[in-house]
Amino acid sequence: MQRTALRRVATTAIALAALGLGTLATAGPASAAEKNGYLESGEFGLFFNTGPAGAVWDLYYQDVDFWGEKFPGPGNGTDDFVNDNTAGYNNRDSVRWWVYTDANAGGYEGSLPAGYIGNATATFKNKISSAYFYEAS
Ligand SMILES: [Ca+2]
Ligand SMILES: [Ca+2]
Repeated sequence: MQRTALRRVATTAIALAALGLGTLATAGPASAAEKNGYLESGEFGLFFNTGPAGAVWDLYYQDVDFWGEKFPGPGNGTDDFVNDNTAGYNNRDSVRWWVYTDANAGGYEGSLPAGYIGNATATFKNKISSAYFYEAS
């Protein structure tokens, strides 16, 4: 999607700005990598436990179907399935994210603004199956 390309350009610009300030020298990975178990700036995180706590499913792009995927870890829930198995959010992206209780933006729709940290409500707890950085339904 066009918006995806724009987001990538913006992220690169920020990374270059950080490089100029020398802040990447101790920052670990040079750029965010989704689904690596570490919630980095620019990613949306779905957590195994409320809090949020435990293992995180860290997304940078939309994922239209969580089925068959597992938490990479570390943390409580490592190697457990992600689908219908997340209980908390931390949106470290600069844009709102949308979550759905079925794959392909089906079922109930919820959204979390940039910077949101909190627990899933009963409608969504252990029921989310897809997530997007745009409203998909
Ligand atoms: Ca990551
Ligand atoms: Ca998937």
